[in-house]
Amino acid sequence: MLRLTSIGARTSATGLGRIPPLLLQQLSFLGNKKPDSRGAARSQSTSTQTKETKGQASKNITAGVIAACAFVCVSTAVYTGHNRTLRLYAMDPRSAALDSPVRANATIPKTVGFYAALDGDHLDVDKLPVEEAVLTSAPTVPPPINRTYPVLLKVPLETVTSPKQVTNMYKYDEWTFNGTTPGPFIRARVGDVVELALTNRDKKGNPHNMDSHAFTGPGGGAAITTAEENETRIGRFRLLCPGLYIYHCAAAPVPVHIANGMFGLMYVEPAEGLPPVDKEYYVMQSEIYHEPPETEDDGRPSSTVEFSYPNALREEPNAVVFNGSESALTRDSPLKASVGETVRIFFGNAGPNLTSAFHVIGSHFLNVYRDGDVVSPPGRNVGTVSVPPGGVSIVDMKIVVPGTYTIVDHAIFRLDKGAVGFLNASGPPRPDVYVGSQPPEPCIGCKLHA
Ligand SMILES: [Cu+2]
Repeated sequence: MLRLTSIGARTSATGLGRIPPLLLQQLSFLGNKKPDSRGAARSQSTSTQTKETKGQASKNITAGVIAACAFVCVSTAVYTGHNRTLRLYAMDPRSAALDSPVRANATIPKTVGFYAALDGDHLDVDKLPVEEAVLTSAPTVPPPINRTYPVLLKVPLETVTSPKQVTNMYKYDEWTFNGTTPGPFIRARVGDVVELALTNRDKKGNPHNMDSHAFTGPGGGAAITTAEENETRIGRFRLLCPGLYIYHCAAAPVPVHIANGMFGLMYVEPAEGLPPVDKEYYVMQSEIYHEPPETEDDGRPSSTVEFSYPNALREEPNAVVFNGSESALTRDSPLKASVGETVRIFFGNAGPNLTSAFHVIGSHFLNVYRDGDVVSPPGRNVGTVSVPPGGVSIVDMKIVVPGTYTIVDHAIFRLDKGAVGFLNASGPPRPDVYVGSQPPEPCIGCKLHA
């Protein structure tokens, strides 16, 4: 197999690669539309010679065709064998299981089996043990789930509007779940049944609901949770797929409800959980679209701005922020860790329009559960991960060197729109890993290296 792979690699690398000399001769002949000059002279001398030449040419053509067919067949076999070798290597669970507890413990058949079990399985939800969900505001994440059985998980949410300082200059009246943007982090376990009780406390009269990408069924729950003002709607949703998912309001007009701040993350833990880490954080990116401030009676511009539909339609945000505001992860609440600790970030991108190039300057994502997929093997040692609107990613880092690590969307002009956060790491220096001849100097006016 190794020998085949080796030959195949050379063949594919050079196009035609190692072609036998005889075959090259035959291929060369096939490629010539005219015989060479000596052949041309002979072909014009006598008819007998012409016939002989034609006969020889016919033999050469036949031999060439046979040789070419043989070459194509052998090359195809070698190439197929080479590719198959690579695929088998990539799919061999032993190769990934060596350093991936997730790969070793969480397999695709288990997930599929859980889905298949639904065919004859009508769970009596009322007989499940009942738990109240632990709900946390960003950047805090509820503690890991240690139980090994499903529960009826009660999740009470209220929709309220809340004025907030979203940028260094302006306040904005956010539409929220439980008063925060992003909304609460909801942590459950695969197989749990979420009992969502959505109460609409929005005094402006807008209906609200929840579309959770973790729910299975039309609208992701939106149609049965739409609550009018002062109304409570209750829905039950069995969590069939482990993973990290975004939830958002999907009342019309949906883009406006999302742009105004109605989104959050729901983490459906796999039955075996993920490998434990020392710190877990909740970070969401979103865009803010607003009109210019109106002029107050005293002639000054208002400190509060209103939503701008035209800006949103043009996909030209005034601000791009983490956890709802420009200062959420800088002045107000930078993430913290110590040297030697492992840090996991549950990252979501609410959009509503832009894809995030999520990156933490000076660190690596040692594990990346791309798109919130906790079943497949994670990516390794990734620098930047792409997260679309409505998408998520789970990234793991290990803090080796103390200092400030800057969280950015690497579409880097967005740092001037607010897409900056900090992870402050304390602990002893590691000159064997990171050292300079002079002490570090922060650059003046730089938003990246605080
Ligand atoms: Cu809404």
